[in-house]
Amino acid sequence: MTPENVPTSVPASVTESGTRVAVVTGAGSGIGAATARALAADGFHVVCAARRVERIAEVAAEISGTAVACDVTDADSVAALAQACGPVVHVLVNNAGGAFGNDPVESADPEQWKQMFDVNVVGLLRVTQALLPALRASGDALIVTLGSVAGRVVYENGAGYVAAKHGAKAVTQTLRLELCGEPVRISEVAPGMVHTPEFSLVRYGGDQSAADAVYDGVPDPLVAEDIAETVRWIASLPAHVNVDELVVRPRAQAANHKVHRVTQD
Ligand code: 8X3
Repeated sequence: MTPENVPTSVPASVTESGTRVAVVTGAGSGIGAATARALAADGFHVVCAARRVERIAEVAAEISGTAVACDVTDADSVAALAQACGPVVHVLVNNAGGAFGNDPVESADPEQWKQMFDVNVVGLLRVTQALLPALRASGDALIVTLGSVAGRVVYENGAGYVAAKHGAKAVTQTLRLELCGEPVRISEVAPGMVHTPEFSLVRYGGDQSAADAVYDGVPDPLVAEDIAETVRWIASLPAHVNVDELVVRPRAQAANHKVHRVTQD
């Protein structure tokens, strides 16, 4: 399969064969792309959803999946995603998210906070609402929220992102209560320091040296594949096993503020 001929909706043959379908938002790069690959390797037909069509087409081509252009901040776009996924979805990974800005509360930009809330919290709501009927229809579903250690502990200059990730955690925990008794597992994976090409670059508005400094001297920060493996593992567990939440950090990060760095002479 080449990026040019990847399907943009789940082929009927996939549904008819009973192949399990997984949907990953933000699948164009980083943790999302790695998770799409990991789930495909475990036998899922993966719907790669993200705004950047070329990126998801490349990932989907590589794993014989489906590529659906989707902006989780747009209700029509999310409705089109649900339509493209078809009647049955087994796994939803709500990975789309991000941090915008790195300012103290005193001077933070409210527009950036709205953007963060929209993508990290309301986006999670939109996609979950749209796909719940198909998830229920599977008879054995899993929803994974990609949260963050920022949803656990606050830190200076991060309040907007911290608030959004606390929000994502609250939505996830509430959903677990509301769906109790239904065949839907609800999990949150909360990564610490993961070195992906884009997360810090976006946070620092494209300032590559500021983004690089986050990981300076840190021996082996996590990589996207480490987090993808935890999602794959959760999805592989029997239907009665619900991993409520999993906090994953690199060995060099004992706590948000406690990071081991090797200094160069
Ligand atoms: C990313 C982890 O420490 O930058 O979600 O908040 S952190």
